[in-house]
Amino acid sequence: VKNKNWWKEAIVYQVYPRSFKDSNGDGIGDLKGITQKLDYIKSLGVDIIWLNPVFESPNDDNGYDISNYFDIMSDFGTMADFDELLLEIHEREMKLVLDLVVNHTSDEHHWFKEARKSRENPYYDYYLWWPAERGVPPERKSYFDEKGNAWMYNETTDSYYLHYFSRKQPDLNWENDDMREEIYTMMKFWFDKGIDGFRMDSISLISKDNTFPVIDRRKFHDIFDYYAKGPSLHRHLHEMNRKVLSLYDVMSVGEGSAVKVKDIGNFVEPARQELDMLYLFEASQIRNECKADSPESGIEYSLITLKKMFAECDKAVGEGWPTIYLGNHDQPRMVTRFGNDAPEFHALSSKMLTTFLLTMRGTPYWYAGDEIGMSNIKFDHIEDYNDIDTRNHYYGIKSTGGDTAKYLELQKQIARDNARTPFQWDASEKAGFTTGKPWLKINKNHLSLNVESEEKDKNSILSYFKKMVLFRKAHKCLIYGDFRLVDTKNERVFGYTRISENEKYLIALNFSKLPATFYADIYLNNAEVQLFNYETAPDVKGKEIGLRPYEAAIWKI
Ligand code: TEU
Ligand code: CA
Repeated sequence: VKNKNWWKEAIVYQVYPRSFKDSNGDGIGDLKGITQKLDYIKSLGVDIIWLNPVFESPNDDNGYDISNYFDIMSDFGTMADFDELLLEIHEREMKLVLDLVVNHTSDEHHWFKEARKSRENPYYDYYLWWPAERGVPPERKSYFDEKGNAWMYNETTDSYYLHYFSRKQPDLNWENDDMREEIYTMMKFWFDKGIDGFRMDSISLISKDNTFPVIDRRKFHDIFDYYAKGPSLHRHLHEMNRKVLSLYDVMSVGEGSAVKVKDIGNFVEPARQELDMLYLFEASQIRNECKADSPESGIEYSLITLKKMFAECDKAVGEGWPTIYLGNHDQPRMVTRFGNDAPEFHALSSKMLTTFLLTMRGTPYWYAGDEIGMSNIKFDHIEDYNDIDTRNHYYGIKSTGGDTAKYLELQKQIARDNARTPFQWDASEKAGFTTGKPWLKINKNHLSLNVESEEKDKNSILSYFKKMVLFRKAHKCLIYGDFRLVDTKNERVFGYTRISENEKYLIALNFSKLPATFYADIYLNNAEVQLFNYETAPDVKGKEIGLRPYEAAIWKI
């Protein structure tokens, strides 16, 4: 069945359902709301819609804690609403990808409700336990828990269950054959309904060594690196591919939590028959951890390291296929993080980043709202946050007498809720998102950054995005052509060529708030500038290109 590579030429548009469009005034985005806005999504020129989890959930982690895989979260609507949405997406010749969350379930899933009753319960073995008679369980950390401990004591079974995420997200035992079969049946249920693929949450973490050895912290400085090294990980992914994915014309993209660049090929090399694509957290880590090459440039991270990382990922996929993204529901807004959201640079740097995402080799994963330039909301108070990640860490710091003010300041840059504020449809009080009280505050910049006004302005961030999408689609070279860095050592400019048999493009992007000079490896006298984000094209002298702050341009050579 699987013969097409439609997902290679596609642009994925990620919708966070809670924040996209509220159809009934309860302040929460929903499926009917998304259906109402499909013409907008279609107008962008994107091909695939990826929805964050829409399944029944008590929402401890906004849907990433599923209590029933076969039904829709009541906040979001009904199965009938889902069927309608899927139909309407297909009518518009787009595709739908859902989130598959199978590293863990909710503690309110009936499997876990049974499991925790007794050690003899058939579902006990669907989860991972440490019997209390063996003493204190070996160190395992949790991403979300305020105490940082991934073990939670359960009285009735006198044992601890493992939860890499919150206490309400117990990890599944992938060594249990029945459990795996139930997951595969569930996947088929959705594929048989006609969905076009899955984005697989935390998929790199599903395999554990169930003997729970003490982790050698000299080898795994960051304990989370150990989590992506489960002994049966690739066996499970291969089995899932053979038993489910290969039977349908669908795409799969894994979230590669803690996966290292050199290991990508092990997931996506076609010969291995595991996943089609995988995305890593490298870019966001570089942004958080690397000192700038030239701090005065306004780039707060090493652009050289970022460039190398993208080049390495491009190679590491081997015969597989890369993914390209700069933001999602777990990351702050891309313009704040990788560009500059100060008024004078907001639009320019948004457009520059758009140029980047849509001229790279690989499938771009576009996060809804970036096309209108949505930026971090930068909350001042912990009460404004909804996210369990931010709140639990805050209260953890508070309980140990840590510096909560410093923590809050940092969250303005990195907190996940920055990317989860309601979508900005228009300049009205509730931004056209809801008629009620929005579940999360709306960014005040919706007065100028919104769909309605940007659709009317041919120079808007939105208009530039649409133009770039058309440009990518019109030139296969931008999808399949070889990727090569140019002027690699340039601290301010990300430059590269895309080369196919009969086409060649040069792309130069100034990531800095200062002017920069880019050294192309070829004379550009006969090159034809194709697209740029200022009113005029950049200044070219022989092999040198002078770039204004956040200037972006594409040449055909
Ligand atoms: O994220 C997995 C993950 O590895 C987390 O570390 C993630 O980076 C987190 O946002 C840290 O702040 C996935 C989902 O994308 C995320 O939204 C979920 O909360 C998480 O799994 C649990 O399902
Ligand atoms: Ca609603």
